[in-house]
Amino acid sequence: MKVIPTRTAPQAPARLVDDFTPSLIDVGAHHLCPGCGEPVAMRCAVEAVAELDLVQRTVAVFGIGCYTAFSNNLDIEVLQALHGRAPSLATGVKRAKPDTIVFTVQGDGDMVSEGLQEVLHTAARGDNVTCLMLNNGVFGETGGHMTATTVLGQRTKTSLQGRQADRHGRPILLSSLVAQIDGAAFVARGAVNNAGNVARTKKMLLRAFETQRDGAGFSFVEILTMCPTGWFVETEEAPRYLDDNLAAVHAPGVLKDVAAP
Ligand SMILES: Cc1ncc(C[n+]2csc(CCOP(=O)(O)OP(=O)(O)O)c2C)c(N)n1
Ligand code: SF4
Ligand SMILES: [Mg+2]
Repeated sequence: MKVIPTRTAPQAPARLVDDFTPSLIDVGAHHLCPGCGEPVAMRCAVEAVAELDLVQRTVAVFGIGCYTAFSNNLDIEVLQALHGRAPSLATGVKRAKPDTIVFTVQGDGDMVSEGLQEVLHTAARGDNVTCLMLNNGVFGETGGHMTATTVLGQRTKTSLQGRQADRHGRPILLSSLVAQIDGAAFVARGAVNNAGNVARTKKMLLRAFETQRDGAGFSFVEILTMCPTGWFVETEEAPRYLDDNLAAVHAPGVLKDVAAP
């Protein structure tokens, strides 16, 4: 078997065999790290919007994190919120223009550490918007610090010996919390660390946008994403690290679907 060395530059440069960039990502290049899960999650989200034929009605509201780079790449309307405040901005857009499909894109740092009340109140009001949380268990953009979703034992820049319950508190399992709120109609947690999980996450996103389109209430999808840079692990180790650490605590699955056929 021919083994391709990956520690030195290839002799022949990479060649684009086919362009799989979805139509709504109009600038394919981005500066996120190799092996980052956030571009995969973004791709699933915009593909779901396109497949449901909602493009012309859709507005995305971005929080602040590495994913914010995609606000420049998408061929849909995008608003930028202050840290943690995207659900309120989404609520405002929806109430001003009820025919609009509105979704937020936030990280665990933005949504759970910096703006937790926002998503809880939006769910409690039953606002007919969709909130997405890209959960990598760290403040990725600012260097891999602990967030409110970091799992016990996880090594971060601010918990070098691993997160300890007595010193740092315990992780907040946000999907489980949101699912308990009556106004939440659809709640799911997906992951993008292997092909099966990507396919399941895409189905969750389709269901969330259908829930909003049909006026059934608040929808929420948490997506576990790889952050090899912030986790200080090799890029190829990140998918397994996600399974062994994040997904072992933040278990993927559909938690609630009140409008299920
Ligand atoms: C009010 C405010 N505080 C702090 C920051 C710095 N900051 C920018 S991105 C970020 C981390 C975001 O983490 P997360 O939402 O988890 O996204 P990730 O980078 O992990 O994708 C922080 C703290 C900021 N921009 N504004
Ligand atoms: S720091 Fe983490 S979340 Fe940010 S681009 Fe790199 S891998 Fe992705
Ligand atoms: Mg994060």
